[in-house]
Amino acid sequence: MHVDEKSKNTQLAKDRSDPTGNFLTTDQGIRVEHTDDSLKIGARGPTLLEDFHFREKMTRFDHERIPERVVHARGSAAHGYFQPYESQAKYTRAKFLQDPKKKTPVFVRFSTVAGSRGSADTVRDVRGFAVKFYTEEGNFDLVGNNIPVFFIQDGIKFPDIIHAAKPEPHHEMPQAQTAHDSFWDFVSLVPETLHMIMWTMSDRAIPRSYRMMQGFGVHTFRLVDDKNVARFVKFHWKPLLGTHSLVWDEAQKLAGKDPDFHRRDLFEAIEQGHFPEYELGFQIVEEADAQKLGVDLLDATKLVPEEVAPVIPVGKLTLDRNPTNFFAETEQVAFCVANIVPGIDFTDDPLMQARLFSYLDTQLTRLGGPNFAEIPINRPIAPVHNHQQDGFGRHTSNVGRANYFPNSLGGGCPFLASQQQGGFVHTPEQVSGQKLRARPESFKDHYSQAALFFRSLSAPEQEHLIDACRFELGKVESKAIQERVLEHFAKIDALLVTAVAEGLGLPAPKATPVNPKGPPASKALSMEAMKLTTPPSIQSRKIAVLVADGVDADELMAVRKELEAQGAQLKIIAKRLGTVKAANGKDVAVDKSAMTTASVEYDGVFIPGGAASVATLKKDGEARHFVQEAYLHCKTVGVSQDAEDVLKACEIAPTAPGIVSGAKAGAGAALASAFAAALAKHRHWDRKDNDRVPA
Ligand code: HDE
Repeated sequence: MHVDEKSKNTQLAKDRSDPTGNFLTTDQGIRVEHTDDSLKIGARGPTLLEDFHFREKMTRFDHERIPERVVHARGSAAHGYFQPYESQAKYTRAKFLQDPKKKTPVFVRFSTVAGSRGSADTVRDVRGFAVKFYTEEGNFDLVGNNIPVFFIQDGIKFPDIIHAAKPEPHHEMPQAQTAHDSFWDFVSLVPETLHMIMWTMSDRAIPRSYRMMQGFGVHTFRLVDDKNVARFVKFHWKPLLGTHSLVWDEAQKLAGKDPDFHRRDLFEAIEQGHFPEYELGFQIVEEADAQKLGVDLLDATKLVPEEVAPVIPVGKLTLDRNPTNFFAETEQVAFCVANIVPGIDFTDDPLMQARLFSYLDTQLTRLGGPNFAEIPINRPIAPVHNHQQDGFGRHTSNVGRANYFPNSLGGGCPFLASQQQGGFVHTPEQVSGQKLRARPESFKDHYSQAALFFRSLSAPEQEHLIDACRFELGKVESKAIQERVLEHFAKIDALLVTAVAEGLGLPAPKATPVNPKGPPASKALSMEAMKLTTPPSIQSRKIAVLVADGVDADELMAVRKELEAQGAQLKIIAKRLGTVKAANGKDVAVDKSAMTTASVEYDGVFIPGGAASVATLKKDGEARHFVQEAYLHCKTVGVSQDAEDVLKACEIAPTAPGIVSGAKAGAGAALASAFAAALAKHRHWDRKDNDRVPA
């Protein structure tokens, strides 16, 4: 069957309802002539039960809400397509991975885990990265996260960790945070969580954008070729814009200033044609080599370092279309780890096996019965024929009387597919053993990869992680819990345990770190180290330009031209909306008033010259705060030569890292290029004095 990148959109189009040029009707298609008053006896009299339009309108409103997801309730999604670079036939027979010309439609939902549907985007949390591929062989869902490992090893503990992480049951606090006693109580008692804790306390848990974070399938899957040879695989997504984070102070402020920060960023980037792109990669391990790895591939709290098994680039995911309707698509989409196509298979990872049960099960409640695969966003493009029937909300009207297999009355249809005809054949596996509830010995080391992660980070990244632990544990009220966590940290790293203990005002237990078993450090774990291999780009980055009356508009235009040519977006910010009068007498349009925006919404700040504008800005507390806050968050700040006075008023040295001054860089395009080069570094962590600057 033919599937291209437009196939899903064409299918969805059949269910779209466009009111343009149409009459308002009831659900039964009856045209409505009045919808502002209910039907009454006299204008001040009683309302009539007969008012079918009122009753229908109110009933539908009363039933608009469905249960939110028990985890990953807050999310944002986009449509796009996946295209392999070349045939992957040597590893898998999955059809969507065979032809480099083939574009398979996808729907991707990003999410936080712990918060409610209305919680803020920038909280410290894991991010979901769930991809539904609508392939010609049926739907394949790769339901991953932005962190390559998980908190627990066996799915039976999932309700426990989620209960501990979510708001506490007696008072339903705190929202969307793990900085509370019950979460850390669980962590302190379950050391298998510690590797993932290192990741969630790192900057990975506060991404700059959904467009700038990695994705991981987490579990080990199998790829199966057409001769039924299976290999182990770990799936990776790498964002082409690089992997970048916020800083914690910024993330907290954003949660109030713009709780939709990531949702807005994704939506606006796609509307503006900055399509997010991610490269799919395979880490392949031959079954015969699995024992030599030093980690058990069935243990989802462990990763395979890229130095041990490199990530092979396989193809590219491009997100190029926003959903038409949030509820119909983003809210009703149902991902399921069990949705798999021939050529890909599961493993015995006990976390994965639990997920194979949980997703469809939870969706039966959330989506109101067993027919949710018929909701347009969930429907495969591949044809569906089987004997499943009835249930709430059934759409399909099955033809004929033979609703069982085998049958003769329906001519034996629908019939079975052999492997050659695309039938899914489970990979044969020899299994024997005793029936028991137990963990394998090979799952028992909980510290060495936590140490590998911590030691792979650059000094500023380690500092951020330590601060995050001081923050989270600092909010824990029980000293016993804090002490138990420190005992675990002592087994990870001496610097970690001493610095966190100091922050908590507790004695540090003696450090007895467990050394990593494989490489002592892995470059792929540090965002700073990765930056060295990602081509620098300022594509879609947001720059705040602070202006007042008297601004040098000619210079502003020259800088703007160059930065926009490199793909950045500039927003002109002034005290009030409307226009400011430039030094050359022209009006400059203002995009945002200082009152409605904040430095945390931008990647960098630029201050053009113009004596009167500079004189106003350096006296304006709001403008100074804007610049100082950006400095504190290690962002690039650029000033024209005659705007250096603003830096002085902000107590910022023009020679500090990431400060681009016209005095050195020149003017116009030269200044813009120097600013762009600094912005492409994302942040300047080497600013030693930034906490000296008030913000
Ligand atoms: Fe999930 N997870 N999970 N999870 N998960 C859900 O399914 C579950 C796990 C992930 O945007 C739920 O439809 C169990 C790992 C994402 O709609 C639920 C276990 C990973 C999403 C569920 C895990 C994930 C979910 C809630 C441990 C990364 C959001 C709503 C065995 C590989 C998908 C729903 C979306 C959602 C169960 C662990 C990723 C309850 C039992 C590991 C991205 O079924």
